[in-house]
Amino acid sequence: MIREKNMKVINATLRKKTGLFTISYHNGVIDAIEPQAGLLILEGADVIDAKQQLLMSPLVDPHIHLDAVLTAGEPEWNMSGTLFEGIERWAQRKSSITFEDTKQRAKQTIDMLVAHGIQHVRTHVDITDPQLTGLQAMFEVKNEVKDVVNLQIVAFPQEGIESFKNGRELLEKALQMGADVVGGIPHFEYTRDKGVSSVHYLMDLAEKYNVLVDVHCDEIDDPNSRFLEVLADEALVRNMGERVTASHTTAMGSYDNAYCYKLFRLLKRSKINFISCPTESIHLQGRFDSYPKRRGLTRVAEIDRAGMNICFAQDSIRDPWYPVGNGNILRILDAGLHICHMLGYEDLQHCLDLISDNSAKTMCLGDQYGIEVGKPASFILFNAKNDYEVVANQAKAVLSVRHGNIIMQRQEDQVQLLSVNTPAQRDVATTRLAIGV
Ligand code: 17E
Ligand code: FE2
Repeated sequence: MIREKNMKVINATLRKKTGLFTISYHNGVIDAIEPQAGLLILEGADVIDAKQQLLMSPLVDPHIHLDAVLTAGEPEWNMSGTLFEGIERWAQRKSSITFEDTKQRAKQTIDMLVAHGIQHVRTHVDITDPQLTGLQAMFEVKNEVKDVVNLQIVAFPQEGIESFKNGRELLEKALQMGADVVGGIPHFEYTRDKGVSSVHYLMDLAEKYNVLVDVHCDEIDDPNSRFLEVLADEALVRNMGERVTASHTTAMGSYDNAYCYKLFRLLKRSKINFISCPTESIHLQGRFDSYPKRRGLTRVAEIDRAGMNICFAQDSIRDPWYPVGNGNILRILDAGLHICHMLGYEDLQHCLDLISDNSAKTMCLGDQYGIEVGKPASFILFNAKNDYEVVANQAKAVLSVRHGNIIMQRQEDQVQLLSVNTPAQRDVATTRLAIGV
């Protein structure tokens, strides 16, 4: 890892601002952000030339299951593609996980995330395991990767709080051991009453242990799965909304408009956050439909337009629920914008919010996040100039700096078009490719 003293990035484009900027930092903290009159030409070991490309806060993945990654097909593939078969296949694999195997897969995946400019990650870890092996492994991983990624750990009761033997005790134990966030899965509990009581119980634990809340909530196409209203009401009554997240809420894609209209009033007042995992949900949901076939996502655009906080996440990489994925959260953004009808002009102007600022708010990162004087010198550079270009060009993060240290550099693809005739034509064609046209 490269250590820094006084450093600056010149010729940087910043989101939602015009002109070019110089960002100076030392000892891992930003100490100046200055507008430039024009392009600067400077060289030296203490200078990074952004070449007019976009400099922004690191990307965030606020919802992934690092204990289950890279286990697809072990010991059997999820043949139906449903959430429920995924849970069964995972239960099979879970019986053979070890401390070392969990650590190795989680760390390998974190490398994939870091390679795509992610520096903040919230991982769920299944605690419906009497030995809590995955959780113990993840605590070690968190410590070992802390120079490259800030990892929040959710105690996630995959097989239920009320419907799994000693579910309540295991969840509390996980929090006593140091989990940062308490989770839940009310739509999977055996009865509606158990779903409701599981939400009350996990909210009690959140207050008792002063932890954040992130519930897998209504991840099903059943329009009668209505635990979101219970979670939002609990958050409102306890005045905890900004610390509470509802993940998935895919049933909302099946709610009727009259109910949703009423529900949105509560959701807004509660101030809770939302996470949608668009690639995961388009894959797992709609599985009991023939045609017409539901998309199985929550109402992302509507939640966003109502002024509530919503972000996107990967959820899985090559696990019993989802067989592909490579750590590139821009793939998720691209898919999400398509699936949610969010490729309109307005949405494209600020779509990176869905994988950066909004996600940071969900994770309650506060002063740890943002390009501002006094905040950590943690940022990424893209090979594009703005949100629209990042999506349109399928751009990638080419540099990632964390607390002043360069933790990732990517060489841009070199493509030559050999079908064109003269060297001059080749130059033109290659340049056009490089800028993505
Ligand atoms: N567990 C769950 O309940 N839902 C998911 N989408 C994943 C794990 C990935
Ligand atoms: Fe999940």
